[in-house]
Amino acid sequence: MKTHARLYASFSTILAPAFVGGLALASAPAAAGGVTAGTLIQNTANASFDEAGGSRNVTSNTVTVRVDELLDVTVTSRDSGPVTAPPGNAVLTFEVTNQGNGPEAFRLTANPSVSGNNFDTTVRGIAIDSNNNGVYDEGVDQILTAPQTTPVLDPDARLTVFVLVTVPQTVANGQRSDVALAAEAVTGSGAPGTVFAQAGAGGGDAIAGMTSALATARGALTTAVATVQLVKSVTLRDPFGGTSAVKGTVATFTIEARVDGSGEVRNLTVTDPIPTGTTYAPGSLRLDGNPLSDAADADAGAVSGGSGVTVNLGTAPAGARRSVSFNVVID
Ligand SMILES: [Ca+2]
Ligand SMILES: [Ca+2]
Ligand SMILES: [Ca+2]
Repeated sequence: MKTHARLYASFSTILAPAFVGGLALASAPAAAGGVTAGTLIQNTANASFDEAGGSRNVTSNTVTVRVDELLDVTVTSRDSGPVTAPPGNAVLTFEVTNQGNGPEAFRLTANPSVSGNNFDTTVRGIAIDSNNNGVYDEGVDQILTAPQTTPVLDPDARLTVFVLVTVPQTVANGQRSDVALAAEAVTGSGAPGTVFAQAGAGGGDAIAGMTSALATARGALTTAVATVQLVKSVTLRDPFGGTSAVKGTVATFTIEARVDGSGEVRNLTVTDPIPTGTTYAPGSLRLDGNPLSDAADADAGAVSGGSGVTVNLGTAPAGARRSVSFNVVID
């Protein structure tokens, strides 16, 4: 038993310096991809023993291992769901994370032609979040030039990336389109374990990790398209209390503007010429039953002999129903 105890003691004496070597290693920052690439792991064994006349100490040679660089990357969509977008420009938000253990830049590719799309967007560019606020700021956030490549990211560093797309004018309401963003390590990608000799940080090898150093994520958008329909009707009141169309009959025209779909329309303007053979009845212009002055002034409506009735409804959301009416008298 005593022999065993001494044996254990000897082991711990031998292992202790090796563990000290391990502590030196632990001071190097450990990323998701492990110990930082280029770190030198050194190990020297030590033995002590008693000899006649005193204790002695011997050390082994030192073994040095340089940590290779693992290339790993992930891409995620940062949108909470499909982005609702009218025709025109839209932005999809992604995050690229360096999951490797060395500094690495990543080449970005946005593919708008994803299988299953109702329509495809046009990619206008890829931008990085230069002011780091999580949202795209036109003129502030840098639009990458080809080949679109991120700055060098430290291990574990994340970068917000924006894919700028254009939704074509021809889309219908509620259609969906996905855009795929791929990020590939500039050093290279390949099956896990693929070696790029001496291409790693600190002069070691770079090795494709479990992500193959290539990752893709999809962002989605759905279209919000508002449509406008005008429905016009007329009622007649003749001088005899009937509904015939004779000289002196008052014709009341009503134009209903119906906004459907989703989203909104802006600067919605309804115009209607005064029909030939009639004369506008001054002061008869109404919007949703409320009078508007004939003059071109602060209210939404105006009437002139040349251009007839004009009513500017401004921005109208989907579901809006606005009614414009006016009277004319048959000449
Ligand atoms: Ca690298
Ligand atoms: Ca920004
Ligand atoms: Ca007016």
